[in-house]
Amino acid sequence: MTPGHVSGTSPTEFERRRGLAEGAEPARDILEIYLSISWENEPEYGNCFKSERNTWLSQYADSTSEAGIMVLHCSRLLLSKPLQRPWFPAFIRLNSTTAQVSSGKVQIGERTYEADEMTNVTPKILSHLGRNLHLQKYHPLNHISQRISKFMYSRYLSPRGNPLFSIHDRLQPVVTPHQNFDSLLIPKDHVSRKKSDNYYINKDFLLRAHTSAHQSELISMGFDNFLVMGDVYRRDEIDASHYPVFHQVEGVRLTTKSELFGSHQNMDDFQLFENTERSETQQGVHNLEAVKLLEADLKGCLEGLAMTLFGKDAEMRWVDAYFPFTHPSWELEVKLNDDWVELLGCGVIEQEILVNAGVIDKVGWAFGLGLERWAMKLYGIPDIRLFWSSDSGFLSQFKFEDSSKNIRYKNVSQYPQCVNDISFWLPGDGAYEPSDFYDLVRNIGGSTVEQVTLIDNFTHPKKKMTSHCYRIVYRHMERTLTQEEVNVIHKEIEKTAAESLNVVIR
Ligand code: FA5
Ligand code: MG
Repeated sequence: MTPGHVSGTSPTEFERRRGLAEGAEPARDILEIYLSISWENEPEYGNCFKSERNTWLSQYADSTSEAGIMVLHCSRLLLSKPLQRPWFPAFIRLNSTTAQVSSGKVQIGERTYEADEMTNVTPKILSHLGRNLHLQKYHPLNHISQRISKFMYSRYLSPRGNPLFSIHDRLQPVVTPHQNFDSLLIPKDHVSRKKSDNYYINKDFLLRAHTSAHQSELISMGFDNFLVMGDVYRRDEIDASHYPVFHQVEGVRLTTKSELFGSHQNMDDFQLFENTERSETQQGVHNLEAVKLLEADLKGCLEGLAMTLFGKDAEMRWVDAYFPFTHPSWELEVKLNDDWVELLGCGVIEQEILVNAGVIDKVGWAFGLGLERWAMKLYGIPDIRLFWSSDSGFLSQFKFEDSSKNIRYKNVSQYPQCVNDISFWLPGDGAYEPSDFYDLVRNIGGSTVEQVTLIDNFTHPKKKMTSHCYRIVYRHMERTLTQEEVNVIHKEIEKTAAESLNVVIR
């Protein structure tokens, strides 16, 4: 995955690098080409390369930055017109299950890890690192995580009125087996450690399988109330509600005796700890009353959060659960299209974890929720894969500032988009109205047009002329549009705009 910048690579050169003789029929695997591009040049690249399916299937980047990575999936590259400038593949790889990490090493960021018999991360999985969907402005996962933070900030305040919870949303997903398992009392032979369930970098490191991996460390650093948000990795199935990379929010709250029991007159009547038998309802070291108060606070908090997001009428239920790191434990489920979907796991933190982290006078609770599941319920998003989409038909529906806004997601066509830009000088008489142009596009493009956005508005300082650039996203609801077909419509739009709106195409 080391970016090898190759300038001016031709498709033939490209195929040669893949070990294919010139003219040979390429294998039917999927090729992913990562082009390091600047957004300015995106339409140009988009028009110059076409895959077998004549389209860019996905592109992604932090839309706020100047440059990004565009991904082209194809099994054969064709050049549709001569390139104006050399292209720079940042890295190229075969997306097949046999893809291995190169020559016994795994490179993540600046760090190189020696592969060993435990290594099973694939380039495909590694490509999700650093995407940080939960931090991406306007992403539905970002909206939800902001709502969760806001809820927790307002629910738990210090006596002076300051929020108690701290938020840790940029912790590296590379963790040790100690963090992911041992610190959480997960037994050495527990199934959840298996290579078949996790992405190991080598025997000493893995991609965290849950945000609980950071619990013990943050507690020993002195944090009593915190949220951890981040990407987690599991060798899970892929279906509408499971994906090998998803996002979790972990919540931990530790309380002292006086915080838990409030300002009772006679504090000696209340205890956090007691030597009893471990049972279904409590750990051997806990006082039952303390456990019941923790349970009420924990469930009250999570029900409150769910009701704030989904409304008071959302159907929910608590189910008893088991986790090695909490006892007792529960899961919260919510009704989603007639099915019960698990939203989170939670429970009373095993006291041994707190003691190991140096905390002897507090008890606590923890929860871990899957952000995608919450977003699917909240916005009605039907498939977990959509979160990784860079398709503007998906993302533009979440482009609003106020994260507490409730919207329902409208399904967009599953067929790929074609994006073409149009730039023109406006007439000098000030008669031009963007809405006239939008109508014109609708008239000519009809239902092939999904979106038109003004992406640049510029006035030439000397010529005193104004230019507009619009991005037109074409997509058919029932079939794949070819670039040629779109070009014909686009040309017609240019021609008619020049004739009827008096603009000068640039
Ligand atoms: C855990 O990960 C525990 N660490 C949660 C926890 C934390 C329990 C603290 C107690 C105390 P679980 O594997 O059930 O538990 O995952 C938690 C949540 O993540 C699930 O409820 C679900 O919302 C989400 N989730 C799990 N697997 C997937 C997946 N493959 N795709 C999307 N979301 C998932
Ligand atoms: Mg679970």
